[in-house]
Amino acid sequence: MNDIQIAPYLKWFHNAKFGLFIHWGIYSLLGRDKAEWILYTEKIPIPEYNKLVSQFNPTGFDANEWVNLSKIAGMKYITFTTRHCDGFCMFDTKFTDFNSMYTPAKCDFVAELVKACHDSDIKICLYYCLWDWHHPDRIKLGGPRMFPPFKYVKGMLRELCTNYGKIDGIWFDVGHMSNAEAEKLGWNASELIEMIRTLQPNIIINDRTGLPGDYSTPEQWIPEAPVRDKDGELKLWEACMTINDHWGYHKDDHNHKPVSQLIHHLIDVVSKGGNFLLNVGPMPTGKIQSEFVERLYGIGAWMKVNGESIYGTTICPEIEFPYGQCTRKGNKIFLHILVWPGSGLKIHIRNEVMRVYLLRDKQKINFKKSEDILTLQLPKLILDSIDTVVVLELKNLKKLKYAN
Ligand code: JFZ
Repeated sequence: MNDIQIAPYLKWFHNAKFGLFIHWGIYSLLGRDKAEWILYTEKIPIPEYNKLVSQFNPTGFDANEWVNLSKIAGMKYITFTTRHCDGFCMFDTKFTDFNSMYTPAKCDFVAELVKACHDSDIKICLYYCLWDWHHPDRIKLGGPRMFPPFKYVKGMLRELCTNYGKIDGIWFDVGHMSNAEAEKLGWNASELIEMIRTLQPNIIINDRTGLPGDYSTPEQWIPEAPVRDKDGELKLWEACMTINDHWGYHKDDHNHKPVSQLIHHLIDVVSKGGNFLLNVGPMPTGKIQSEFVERLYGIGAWMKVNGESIYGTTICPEIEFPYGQCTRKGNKIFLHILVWPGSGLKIHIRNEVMRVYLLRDKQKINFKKSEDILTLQLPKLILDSIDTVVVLELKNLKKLKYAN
């Protein structure tokens, strides 16, 4: 069987499937090309960039509003940028004054968001960038690869894993380095991870410290097939993606993916055993722009009807299904029909099929089974232009093997 073997602390993540990535910082005030990378890409002088701190006063920020929006979208967790590569900390830290308590808002945004998540049963993962383009003692390894002192990073991660109650994940960014570089930096990723797991025993950690981590993180792309290790064992993974072309807020980036495309990405990712982390970059007011809100509502409407075919499912490679993708949960196989096959749909499957029905309204679908060929009698006209989900309820999962 193609069921992934995962440790108990990872089960919530594997079942959740869908999360909200939030990239927000003082760079949102500039709202232009490269967004969160702007300090580096525009080589802004540090004293110039520091002026943004006194301008950052997001009076429209409401953590509960963000959390409610994630729930409306059908998301189960939020990953928030506590500190991006510009080094600005969206939380109260004793390691630098370059933090949100020194803005007119005088707000620990991490504390606000963590509390809102705890109050709403939404898991919270904290993004932490291991590069730093601002720290006075940063070591420059070439290009954007600048690292602050290891003890600075370790101290902040201790704060993030100590001061806010339960934290469900740490999403490291850009920590990859050679052993020689690590030695030169006095860098020890294993030491960081050991401290984090001691402070937060059930936390999940991604693969961007340079060590394997609990899951891999394809960024802006979806693997062709389920992710497996060298022994062929299925591995956890999470594809992160933007709605337009920017992680941080860009007021003139109108290249927004339509709802249908975002839902197809979600189905594609989940059918291959992954999670989908969809990003928003809030405006400097703290509000999320309407184009993003509309899309999250649209995905949520689809998830309200079809969520059973996503949450808690696993892959189903035994079924060859050229009209879309398959997911499976227990003895139910969910056929996501993205290309309408016309009235008759044939599927190779050995197992005894008990029932076939439309997920959205449980409408019975007539079928015939002769040996390994299941023929479904579908309506001639497509039922759902985005994705019609048909459920095959099997008698059992024995021999769930593709006939040929
Ligand atoms: C990283 C960030 O740089 C980006 O801003 C965003 O947070 C994304 C989710 O993660 O993406 C990268 C990481 C490394 C490189 C480029 C983009 N790199 O090494 O050139």
